[in-house]
Order: sequence, then C-alpha cells, then structure tokens
Amino acid sequence: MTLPILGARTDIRLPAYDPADVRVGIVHLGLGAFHRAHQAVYTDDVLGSDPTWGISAYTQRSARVRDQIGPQHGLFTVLERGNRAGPLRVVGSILEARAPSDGPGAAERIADPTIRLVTLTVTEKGYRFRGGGLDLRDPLIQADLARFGRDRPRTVVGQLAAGLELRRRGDAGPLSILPCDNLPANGATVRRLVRDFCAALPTAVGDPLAAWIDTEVAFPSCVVDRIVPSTAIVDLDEVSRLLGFDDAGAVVSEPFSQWTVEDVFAAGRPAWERAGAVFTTDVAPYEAAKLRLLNAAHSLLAYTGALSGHDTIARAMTDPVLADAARRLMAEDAVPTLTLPDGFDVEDYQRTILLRFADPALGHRTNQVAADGSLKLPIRLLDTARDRLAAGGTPYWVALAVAAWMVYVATRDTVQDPLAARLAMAAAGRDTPSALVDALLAVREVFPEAPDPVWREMLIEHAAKLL
Ligand code: NAI
Ligand code: CS2
Repeated sequence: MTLPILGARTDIRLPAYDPADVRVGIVHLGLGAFHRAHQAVYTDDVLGSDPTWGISAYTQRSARVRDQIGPQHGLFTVLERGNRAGPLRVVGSILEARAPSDGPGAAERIADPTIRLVTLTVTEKGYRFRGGGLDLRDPLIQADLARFGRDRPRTVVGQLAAGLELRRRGDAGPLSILPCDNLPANGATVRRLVRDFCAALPTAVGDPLAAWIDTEVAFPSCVVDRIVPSTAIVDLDEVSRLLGFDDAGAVVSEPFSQWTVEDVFAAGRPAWERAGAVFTTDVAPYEAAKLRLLNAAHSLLAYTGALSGHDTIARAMTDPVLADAARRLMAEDAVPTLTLPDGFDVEDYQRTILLRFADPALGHRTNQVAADGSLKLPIRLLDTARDRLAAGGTPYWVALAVAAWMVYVATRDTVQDPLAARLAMAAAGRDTPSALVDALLAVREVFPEAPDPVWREMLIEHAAKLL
C-alpha cells in the first residue's frame, strides 16, 4: 500500500500529513489489533500539527504483524463496523514495525534520546504480575534477570528495565511509560513491576537504576475503551473489496472510542486531546467504572454466552435472559460500589455499553473475551463482589459470571489462560456443583482469600443451574 496510489480516493480517509516528514518519538510494545485501532489512530490525528510523535512498534511473541504491515511501510486500514461507522481510514503513524528478533531491539530503541514515550498493549498476562507484584518465579523473568545487560530481554518488564538502564547510562533524558491495557492503576502497576525487577537485580545494578527511574520516569495511568475484535478473514476480504487491493494488516473496530489519561508526563506528550482524548489528574474513578461495568458485563456475556452456544457477544445479547443479567450486574451489583466522577452519567454509560455489545456488525467472539479469565476475574468481578459482601449485599449477578467461568473452565476441551493446566487439574472429576466451586475457589492465584459463605452458596446455586 502506498499513499500516492490512494491519494486520488475521496472515499478513504488518509493521513493529513506526509509520513516522510514524521519522526519517531514513541516506542510501542505489543503491536496487536487494539494498538492499531486506538493509540495509533489518536496519534495519526495529531501528527499533522506535531510530526515528532511517530511510532516505532514492537511485536512481542511472533513476527506476524511485522510481516503484515512492514512491507506496507507501516500503513494499515481501520474498518469501522456498526452504527455511525466512519469511512475506511488509512493510518500512517506507525513508522517502524519490528519483531523481537529485529535489530535494534526494543530496549535499544527505548534508549534513543529522541524517544520520549513508551506505550504498551501486551494483554494482562504480558505483565507477569502475581499477588500485586512481579512474578519473580516466572522462568522468563528469572532468565531476563540472570542475563540482564547481556542478552535481549524476552519479557515486557525486562525490555522496559533494559531500555531504562541503557537510557540512564547514555544520559538520554526523562521518559514516560504509558500502559494501555485493562489493568487497575496501570501506570502505578507497571512502575511497581519495573521497581520489583530492579530490586531483584544485584544491588550495584538495581539500586542506581531504581533511583534514576524515580527521578526521570513518569508512569501515567490511563483508561482505554474501544472494542476491537481480532481481525477475521471476512474483514480482510471486505477491506480488499473497499480498497481495491489487499491490506494484510487491516483491523476492524466499533466507531466508539474513548481514552482518559492521567496528565503526568516526564518528557512531553502528543496533543491527543485534539483527537478526543481526555486528560485528567485522577483516572481511578473512570477506571473502576469501566472495569466493573463494561468489562465485568463483557465477561458475564462471554462465559454465559459461550455456555449457551453463542459465538459472539452480539448473539449473546439477543438472548433476553443474558442481556438482562448483564444489565443487572452493572446496575445492581457494580454501580453501588463506584465513586463516580462529577458529572458522570452512569445511567447513560450503562445504556451505551449494552447498545455497543448488541451491535451485530461487530463479530466479537465470546471465546476471545473469555480468554485469560484467571487474570480478568479478580479485576473485573471479584473486587465488586468483595465490596458488596463487605457492605452486607449479595452480588448475585457477579456470582453468576464467576460461576459461568467455573463451568466454562470445567467443560471446555481447551481454555486459553496462563493458568489453563492448573485450572483443568482443579476442575477435573468434580462431579457436583459444590465440588467444582470448592476446587476452583481453592486456586489461590485467582481467589486469594478464604471464601465468604454467602458468596460460596451463590456460586454453587448458579453452577448447579449452569451445569
Ligand atoms: P492482540 O492479540 O491483537 O495483541 C496482543 C499483543 O499482546 C500482541 O502484541 C502479543 O504479542 C502481546 N502479548 C500477548 N501475550 C503476551 C505475553 N505473555 N507477553 C508479552 N506480550 C504478550 O490483542 P489486542 O486486541 O491488541 O488487545 C491487547 C490488549 O489491549 C488487551 O488484552 C487489553 O488489555 C487491551 N485492550 C484491548 C481492547 C480490544 O477490544 N481488543 C480494548 C481495550 C483494551
Ligand atoms: C474485553 C475487552 O477482551 C476482553 O476481555 O472485555 O478487551 C474490551 O473489548 C475492551 O476493554 C473494550 O474497551
């Protein structure tokens, strides 16, 4: 794909700048679908007024996306599907698409003085946290610690720490690290993980690095929201038809997009507010609302929907029982636990979420949302359950979602989850609802506390019905 070929097309939105004028200012880790349809688009919107924020993006586990968009000079299209979909859009903000084995590696790129910001979308499991801190028992973390400064790091936290160490040594100046995954306090969390990594290094190396990070590196938190299903063959076919040629790196997205960002950057930032991002001093209330309303209802629909034979979230929403459960989970269980920002219309927020989920144009697979439940449940559902139980409430709909996860784990041949083997072993041969619930409640990585008796009874009641 080249821009001169597209230049004559008025039905396609093209970058409002010449990519040849743009310089790299951002390193992104995790070149998946979401980054291309979210941060890359916001950045594309502002490069015309400030061309110093082009993106150097690194895939993490495979070279697939590098191979898709690299030969297209980093260009790719975003196809919006659904109500109020905009025109097909070509995005030019990714100037470099690299795989972990390419040179220079992510750490070397982070150390370049022209880089002022690192963004990440590496999924919940990419951070390798456990019990609130870095999982120091993880073999790849151990390998990155043992080979620090010698081999190319393989974990995300290892890449950040190695990049920061090279930056410190090269006196390359301050930097911000902005994680864009669905994690609570994502900036503070990543700061903690990087600090844990430093603390596990020999003190002669780790201490000066940690001290430098404390003064030179900012870790803003942000809340991202845009539903971006993994691209299907039918999507690529539609893009080909609309473009008149193939785009191997196209992504599909709903038209809706939101980004609320904590405005604490150490070395400047793109003026993303011009593209609709909202900068604020405290993202925590927005983040709790998003995780406990949208993501919680999404997980409920994913597990109950998959168990009912629905392959997409929109199909699950056509079942009035499931749609009502999603609505009531938000309204009855989650809303009472939230401290909402001033002026936040929580009724409208919930209504909009359900409309977005129900849009049949977006084929968001239930199994995609169901993946990695052991990491998603605590953040989306268990915090709400804990708060409601502590207030004397009965989080009935949250219990339905968690019980549906348990039955999903017990009845699928394969489950995509970093704890899949452990969960399968726990669930194996548990023939009664109570045996299944007790076996999975005993998985401490997911349920760190002894179960509340009311909560356990609700889970058993739901599991019995679901089974
Ligand atoms: P994707 O599957 O297209 O890309 C995932 C990226 O994460 C890939 O670059 C992959 O290599 C990397 N990754 C996965 N596991 C990893 C691991 N163990 N270590 C290091 N890197 C790893 O997924 P997509 O759609 O880009 O979503 C990624 C994340 O973005 C989500 O998990 C979520 O946190 C966030 N997000 C996604 C939204 C969506 O609708 N797709 C919306 C809001 C946030
Ligand atoms: C989804 C989210 O895959 C999932 O677990 O719940 O990625 C969801 O699509 C986004 O958070 C929407 O912003």
